[in-house]
Amino acid sequence: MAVERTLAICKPDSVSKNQVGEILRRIQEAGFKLRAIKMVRLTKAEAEGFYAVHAERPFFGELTEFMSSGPCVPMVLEKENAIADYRALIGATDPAEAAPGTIRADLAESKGKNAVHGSDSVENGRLEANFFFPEHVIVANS
Ligand code: FUP
Repeated sequence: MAVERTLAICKPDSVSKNQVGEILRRIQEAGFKLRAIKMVRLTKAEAEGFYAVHAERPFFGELTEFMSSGPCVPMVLEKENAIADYRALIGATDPAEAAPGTIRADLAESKGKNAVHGSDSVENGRLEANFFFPEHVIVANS
């Protein structure tokens, strides 16, 4: 299997509930290597840029309001099969439908305030990682 990178985000709900440590613990226990991390508060325009693919969806306004409502913690994770494995670790978008033991099932409160983000493809992982981190600040394989 190929080594991949994914862009994970602890969203404003999990950050405000002091769940970053618990989320990072689960991520590292699952074998992901942390390659970059920071805390940042997005402006509404930045949130709209990050989620531009959803611009026509009915929840776009609510989503970008929420994502700019407080600090979030983006991080670049690396592992074999990282895209699929991280999405399995976080569970379905709606915590009510997420498998037991997943991050969203255990920590998220709703489909909108769902604790974490994860890239859905290798290409989007690269684009989303570079949205927050220029390539030169992502730590190389070690
Ligand atoms: P995911 O890949 O699981 O983060 O889910 P999507 O890319 O489908 O959606 C991105 C974000 O939009 C979700 F994290 C939360 C928000 N969303 C809603 O608020 N309502 C919806 O019906 C679907 C998504």
